[in-house]
Amino acid sequence: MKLHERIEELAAIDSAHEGGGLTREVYTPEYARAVELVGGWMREAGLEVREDTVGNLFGRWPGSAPELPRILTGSHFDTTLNAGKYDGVLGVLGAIEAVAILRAAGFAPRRGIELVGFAGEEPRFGAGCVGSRAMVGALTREDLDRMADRDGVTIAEAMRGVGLDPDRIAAARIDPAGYDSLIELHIEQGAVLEHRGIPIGVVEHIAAPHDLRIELTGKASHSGSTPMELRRDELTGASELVLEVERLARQSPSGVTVGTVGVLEVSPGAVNVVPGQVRMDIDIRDSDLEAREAVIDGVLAGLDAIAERRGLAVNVTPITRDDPAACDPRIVEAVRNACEALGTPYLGMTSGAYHDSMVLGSQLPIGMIFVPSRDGISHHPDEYTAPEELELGVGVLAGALERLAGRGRSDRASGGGP
Ligand code: HGY
Ligand code: MN
Ligand code: MN
Repeated sequence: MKLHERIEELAAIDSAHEGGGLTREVYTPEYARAVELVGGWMREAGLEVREDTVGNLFGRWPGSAPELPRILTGSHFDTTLNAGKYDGVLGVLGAIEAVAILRAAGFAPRRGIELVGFAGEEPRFGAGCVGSRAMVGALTREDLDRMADRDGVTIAEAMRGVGLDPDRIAAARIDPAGYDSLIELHIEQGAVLEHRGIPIGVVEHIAAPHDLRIELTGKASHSGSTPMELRRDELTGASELVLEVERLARQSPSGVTVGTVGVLEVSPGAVNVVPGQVRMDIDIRDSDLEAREAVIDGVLAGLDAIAERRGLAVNVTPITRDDPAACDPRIVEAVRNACEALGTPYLGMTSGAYHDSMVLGSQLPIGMIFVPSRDGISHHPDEYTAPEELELGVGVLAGALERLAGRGRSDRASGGGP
């Protein structure tokens, strides 16, 4: 199995962002090198490789019934900042491995199987899933000029930087009738499987984010000569809101809503100046839409009360607002059957992280397979899954693909197949 050495080889393609972990953001020279490398591995596996107009990478294994909708399987291989080496990568390299396993067993698919490396799953530009949103028509040409990263680089500018033409985004849209389903292998990024001692997660729901950018503007002033009662200090106002996000998430009706303030920028950022402006990005997630929106409403009401009391000006900009996704019973059943055929225990679960499957789930039946993350760590250099757990996940994916694609005619003629 070439999976482990390839994970290491891909992990070496890193933009060495300060902080010590692995960073390979979409539409960077490093990411372009990764596309070349993964495309070569897809070709080695005998797949027909192409890249669409927004940088999604595809590798097709034609089926014996080309008129039937294909099975899509894959994930992403861009990373967030200071990340680990398994998030997304397992779903792409594991799918290549699963194809090799099936071919070696003499299996030939009836439905075609199409591998995909989705571009931009991580939120470099605020919202994630850039490539999959383009595939379902949920990203406009205007969005590519509007959405920008922490340095102000827009998606369109970043795309041009790696030779892609943002004006051709519409060509990336898929015809959902051409696909039977999407199945994605991924690390859990949480500690439930490890805690329960169960090696495979069968995902039933995917929680979705509602993210906001909040700018609080008051009055920067001298930290020494401005009496406390005359201040309009943004950071103290923002700090109250950060704690309000935590309180509301903890008290959410669903009991599983999560709330995070992952970005907090203070300006001008001098020790002797009372902050004049704060920018904070808030991420609220749940698979229960009503509970999530109740928390969002509470956060916005809290923001108004704090701004009123402290005399602060407020600007709220939506970043993303996605719908939670339910996995399709037929795909879930194929994964469960693959687990039972391998004799491995499995656990039905909800994904707290979002994935491209969440986006494609608006148009296709989806399913996901999880393998454990040690100590639940992800989006961090210490992200780790043991080799045997990775291999078991690939085996379950191969079994699910075999069930979903069905056996091709040539396979019956040869009498081959596992
Ligand atoms: O943020 C997420 O859930 C995903 O890992 N990008
Ligand atoms: Mn991630
Ligand atoms: Mn991921």
